[in-house]
Amino acid sequence: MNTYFPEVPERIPYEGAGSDNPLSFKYYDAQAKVGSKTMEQHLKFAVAYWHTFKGTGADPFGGGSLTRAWATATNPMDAAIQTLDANFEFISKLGIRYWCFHDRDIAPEGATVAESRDNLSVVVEKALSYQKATGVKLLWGTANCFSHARYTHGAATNPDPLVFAHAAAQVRAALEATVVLGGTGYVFWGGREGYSSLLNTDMKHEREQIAALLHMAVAYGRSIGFKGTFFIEPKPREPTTHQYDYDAATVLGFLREFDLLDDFALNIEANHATLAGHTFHHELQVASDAGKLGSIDVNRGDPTCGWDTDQFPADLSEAALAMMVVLRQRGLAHGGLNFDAKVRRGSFDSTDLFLAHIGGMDTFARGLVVAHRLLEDKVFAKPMSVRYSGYKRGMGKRILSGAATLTELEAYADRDGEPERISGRQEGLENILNRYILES
Ligand code: XUL
Ligand code: CO
Repeated sequence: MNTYFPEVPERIPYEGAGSDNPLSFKYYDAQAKVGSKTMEQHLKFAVAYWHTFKGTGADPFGGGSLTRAWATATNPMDAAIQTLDANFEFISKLGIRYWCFHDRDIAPEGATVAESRDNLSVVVEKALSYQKATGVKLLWGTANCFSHARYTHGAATNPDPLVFAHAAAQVRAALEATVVLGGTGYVFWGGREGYSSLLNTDMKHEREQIAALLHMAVAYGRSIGFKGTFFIEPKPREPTTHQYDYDAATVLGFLREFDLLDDFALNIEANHATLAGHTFHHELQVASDAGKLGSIDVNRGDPTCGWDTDQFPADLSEAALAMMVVLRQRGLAHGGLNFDAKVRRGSFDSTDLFLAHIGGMDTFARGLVVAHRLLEDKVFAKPMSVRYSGYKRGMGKRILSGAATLTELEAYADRDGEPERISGRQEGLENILNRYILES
């Protein structure tokens, strides 16, 4: 496997922070221990097939700009296999263990539902043999129910049940592919499951429709032996003006309302968090607090523009805060860290794909080490526990246990008078965070 990236060695080595070799890891040392686990065990990185192998660099102002040696064949199935070859060569050289795909990334849509299924099966067979040969695993699969014109008004939320049926057929086949390839997750990202105008949209009806599809997916997935977790990936807008899966809190409410909590968890994406007006850290914490942080799409947005730029992660502080949430909940059982990120239009050499992933992996390796130290030293846990200590005893305890009444609390406030004002020390804590980032 040395066809598409001949300029890259068989395996990207770990050379440490002193190395000048751009094609080496400076911080990601797969076998190095952080606490009781290796970096590789903590950081289940995955390559996102769609951006890395199908991305062209096109934007609203111009077509493709990326120079790629694969997918040169004119027959779409031959081109699909070339692309799969490139995926496994890339993953093996990088030393990543997982990959993620949409059905339509790996196999072309056919003229009929049956033809599409057959195309997918052929590629999945080939992918399975690659997985066996390389030890690479599938993190999660998903169905692209948003690109085709039939999904213009939504897939499961479409007013036409025949469109719903097409989406159902795709989900069924993508679930089967995920099971064959041993994926531990199956993602629903509701591209086009939203609306642009309430003048023609029955929001209540559409939310019931998507819940129906999710129940069918659970029933079918479990019936064919899928033991992993179903994930929903929140995003507030783009492509529709208002996506139903707006953010983590909205999705948790939806799962509760439609009795889907047992089988689902959340796949939190950094750039989707920022589009929703939240920080990445906030969305991870909301999901984790509910016991539902299942997987993460690691990337970042551009703070100066309001769309999903899907850049590679490079912010150490964000990575450290994210890894603190992950470590506190003792990892991502069925999930991992999927690089749902694309190189910039100007980064058109295929080597740039390696540089981008190396940077993302080093960023999270460093974030992991910093997070681990912060937790070991109880840097934030100690002041936090003091901050809420009033609720561990006396009236605070009565409030949380549900025993206290408004009347009793009025008497308490009246008797004890004005509370002492205590600084939140935010800037001081930020200084400590920076010190750990610089010194870990
Ligand atoms: C779109 C997005 C998707 C999902 C999978 O913004 O993030 O690629 O991750 O469908
Ligand atoms: Co994503």
